[in-house]
Amino acid sequence: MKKALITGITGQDGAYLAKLLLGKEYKVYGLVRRIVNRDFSNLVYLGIEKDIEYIDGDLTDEASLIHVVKTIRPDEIYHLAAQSFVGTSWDQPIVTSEINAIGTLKLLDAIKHHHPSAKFYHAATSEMFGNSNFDGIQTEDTPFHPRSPYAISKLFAYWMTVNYKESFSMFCVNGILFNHESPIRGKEFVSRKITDVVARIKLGLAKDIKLGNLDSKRDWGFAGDYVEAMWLMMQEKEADDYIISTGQTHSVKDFLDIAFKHAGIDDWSNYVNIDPRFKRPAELFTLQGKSDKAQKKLNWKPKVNFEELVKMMVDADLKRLKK
Ligand code: NAP
Ligand code: G4F
Repeated sequence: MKKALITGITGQDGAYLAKLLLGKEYKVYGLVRRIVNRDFSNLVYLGIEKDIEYIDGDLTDEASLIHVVKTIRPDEIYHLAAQSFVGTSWDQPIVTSEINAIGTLKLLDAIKHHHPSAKFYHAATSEMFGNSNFDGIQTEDTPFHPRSPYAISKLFAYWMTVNYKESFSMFCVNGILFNHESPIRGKEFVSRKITDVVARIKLGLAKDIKLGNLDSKRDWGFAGDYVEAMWLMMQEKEADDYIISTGQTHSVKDFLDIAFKHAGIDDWSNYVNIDPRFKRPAELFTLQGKSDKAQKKLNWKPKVNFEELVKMMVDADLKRLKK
């Protein structure tokens, strides 16, 4: 039986990936940090919270990472843990860097010294591109120009992942994933913030929603599809980096339009207020990724389209709130 270690098991992707790996008969270990109220609700939502072996550790604590790697000796390590919210990264740039950049380096170094044959996946991001794009679409060759402390921390971790592969012949891959969402997406992200409030408005539990830049465009896909790509990358003979995206881009306004209409509310503009607090010091205007390399080499493609994704999320929030 193959052993997989997932950092970030309690997050959106950690939960979907754990479900996928359990279905493939892996023994799944999840790294969990010590916080007052541990939240396993994503794993509960997917019905797998009892099928995982949890192990204590924190990305900022090197000794705990060494202990985890030495004790489990996993075949595959999916490193998903991060301070993942771009907005917070301007308010907490140091903790963001300590977790995302230095934390990744600590984990890579623990693997190098204690279990170098493990395959390593790093959760890189389209945020690393910033606003640079050729012909309006980002590829693996598009230059990076990170525009937030989050993106900069991820770019450091991206290059460390490449460097450990090139320097120590370790199997290290970067998945450069564009935005992906689901019914268990954190409520601070714009997609889930919208679907949660749409459901509340529909049920008479809220009156309006405060948002920032409605003209931002993102390449939004479904998390369940994207974790499959992570696994496929780790099954390759040679470690390589891949963009994972749908190739389509939509604005926050498009998201609002579908979400409100799906709940039977025609004009979203009656419910949306612009609040400067939700605008970013430096914005990424449009993200749109070309995942041709992954489609060709990994035989991966997204199954859920944008409209289906938005409707799935609204339906899930309506169901949850009705309960
Ligand atoms: P998420 O829901 O925010 O989950 C983040 C996870 O990291 C949580 O399990 C959290 O644990 C854990 N974590 C945070 N700090 C930690 C620390 N110091 N030590 C150990 N664990 C820690 O994120 P996600 O959406 O699943 O994304 C997964 C990864 O992909 C992240 O690295 C993110 O930056 C990256 N990414 C995401 C997207 C996207 O659109 N979702 C796109 C590109 C890249 P707690 O429960 O203890 O907080
Ligand atoms: O949903 P968001 O917060 O996601 P963002 O910043 O694109 O980051 C997500 O995707 C990245 C991949 O590209 C990941 F690396 C990262 O970890 C995270 O998962 O914001 C999307 C867009 C932004 O342009 C933002 O300015 O929506 C805009 N927006 C407008 N009003 C808002 C709001 N975003 C949030 N969170 N809240 C608002 O009220």
